[in-house]
Amino acid sequence: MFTVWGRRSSSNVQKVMWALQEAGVEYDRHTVGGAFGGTDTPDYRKMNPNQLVPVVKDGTITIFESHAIVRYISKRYGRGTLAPRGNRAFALAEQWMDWTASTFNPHLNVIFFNKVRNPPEQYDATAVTAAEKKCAEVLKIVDRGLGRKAWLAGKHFSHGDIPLGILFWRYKNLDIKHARTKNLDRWFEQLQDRPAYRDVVMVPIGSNLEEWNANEQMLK
Ligand SMILES: N[C@@H](CCC(=O)N[C@@H](CS)C(=O)NCC(=O)O)C(=O)O
Repeated sequence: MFTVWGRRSSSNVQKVMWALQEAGVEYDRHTVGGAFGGTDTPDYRKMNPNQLVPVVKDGTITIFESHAIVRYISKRYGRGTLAPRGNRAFALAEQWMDWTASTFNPHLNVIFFNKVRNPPEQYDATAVTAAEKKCAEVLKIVDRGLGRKAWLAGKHFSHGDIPLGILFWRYKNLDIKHARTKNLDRWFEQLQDRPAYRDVVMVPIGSNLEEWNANEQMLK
């Protein structure tokens, strides 16, 4: 049985759950991390010395790092569902996954932590305004990239859509000034037709720490 360790509120755990559901892989999940703890035991450290979520086990294979896990699921189980079809699609999927982590996520995180994850007294309005601008600027890049294709890797949905799909849900649910992103909005609508996206990703994130904590407990 494929086993996942991680709380549902975590974007990195969501990447793995979403990939598994798209590929039709059954899995068990243990709720650990955040308020649930459980990542500082010797057994957990053996699986993931970073003491972070997610970590997965598939038979004798143990993997941490959400993008590595998503790529593994895609390669092993995702033919016809998650795996990019052909070399160009493969390259684009990898490109947008890495771009999401290196170029969009750091700016989004500034907003997300200030607005939702940190106590209100730590709020840094200047940093949030600057990050809003940066998000708008970099989202234009991917918006242009989606101008002539349905999905990030081309004609078909692939694992390349997963990281941005999760972070874009968060972005759209934050109370900020959003960039105008016509192509991304169309792509986002397509995502919302996917049952696995609705089930795993379209969950409430809350608009402050108190709501976040309540949602974390509710989602488990
Ligand atoms: N690069 C790692 C980052 C993992 C990570 O930072 N996970 C966060 C949750 S999104 C975490 O474990 N936070 C502490 C916790 O939940 O206890 C990955 O992509 O898997």
